[in-house]
Amino acid sequence: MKVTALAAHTPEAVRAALAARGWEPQPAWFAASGLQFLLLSLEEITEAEREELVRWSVRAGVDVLTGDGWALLGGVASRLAPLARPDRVPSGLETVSAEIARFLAAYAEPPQAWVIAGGAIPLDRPGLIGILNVTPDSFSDGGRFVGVERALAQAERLKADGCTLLDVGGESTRPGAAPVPVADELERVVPVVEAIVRRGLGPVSVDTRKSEVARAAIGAGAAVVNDVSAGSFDPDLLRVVARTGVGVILMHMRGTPATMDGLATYLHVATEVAAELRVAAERAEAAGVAGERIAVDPGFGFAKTAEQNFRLLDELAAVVRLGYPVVVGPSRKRFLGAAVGRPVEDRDRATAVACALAWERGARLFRVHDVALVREALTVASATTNPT
Ligand code: HH2
Repeated sequence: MKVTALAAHTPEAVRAALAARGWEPQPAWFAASGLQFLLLSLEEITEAEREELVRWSVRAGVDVLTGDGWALLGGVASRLAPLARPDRVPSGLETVSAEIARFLAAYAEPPQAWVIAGGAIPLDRPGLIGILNVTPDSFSDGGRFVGVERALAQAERLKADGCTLLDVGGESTRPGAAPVPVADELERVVPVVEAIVRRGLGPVSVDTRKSEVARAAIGAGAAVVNDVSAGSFDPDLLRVVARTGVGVILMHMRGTPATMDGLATYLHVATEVAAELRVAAERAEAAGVAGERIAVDPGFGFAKTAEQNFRLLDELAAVVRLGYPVVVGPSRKRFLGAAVGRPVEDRDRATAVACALAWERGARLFRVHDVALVREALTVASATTNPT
């Protein structure tokens, strides 16, 4: 007799074990996905739902921990699946069932591509978003790329390093940053977007919270709007995104860059960030933005302490399971500096490690300053999770 432990964090181990025993790829993959352990947190459930859930879980062989108004369910996907089926769900659990069905669909069929204006970005390999701040005061590169010529030269470099999307920003969002008047932001951003697109270095995203800037940048050829306020700063922004058919990144934060540091109060940061991003994505869809054009971002460094950023990085699955492509932007941020004791200009290695961990947990798009270094780290990370 021989007993060997298999890796449980990925279906790959079961798939490989079945393939070695002659199973065809498709059934082996289904069986392996069904054996994957999933953990769900249910909140705001009624007492009747809670009681029914406990009865169902005991029958189904699913573990359940509950308290007043909440339940944690843990079990392999194939045991949880009947709860998501309308014909199998016990009466009284219909609302719970619909929520679980949504979660299981995101697990079973994660998005394959992110649709942006004029094309789609595939998600089977890491997508690099190169940061191009045309601001005088950004926290790591303020003042370096102001003006069309310097911005273009940096865009050429980022493109040569392998970035998929160039993110042009004209307003720093570092903690305590002063807001920039619309006219100044337009003047900084629009000529740069136009020049990049004209030189064939696109696609370009515009990092802005303002609908006027988004509209003008899209007019100049931007294919994505990256909004750190997830549509809450300027309600017109989502309507502009919907009307023009560009992609959108909805990033999590609380308050504004001026107030966010005082709002880092969470009982469980990953579930709260995921829930708040879900509300933002629903608001975007209600404004007419197609789901396939939405990407979400946990907003590292925005209204989060160093410790909360690391918890969020570890528990990124809560955001990934919303079912939208996930962007992360840890590049050179304070929480990495706090961990490694390095100044802002020496945090690219720490950034690369954070991105590799985020890839492993399901992020697919990475907004970074040093595209070449992070791309190399992600090539290694993705080689372990994309067996060929
Ligand atoms: N971080 C910054 C700005 N925009 N967008 C997304 N989607 N995700 C992020 O994490 C994110 C972002 C802040 O970083 P940076 O642009 O380097 O600095 P500044 O805001 O000072 O210009």
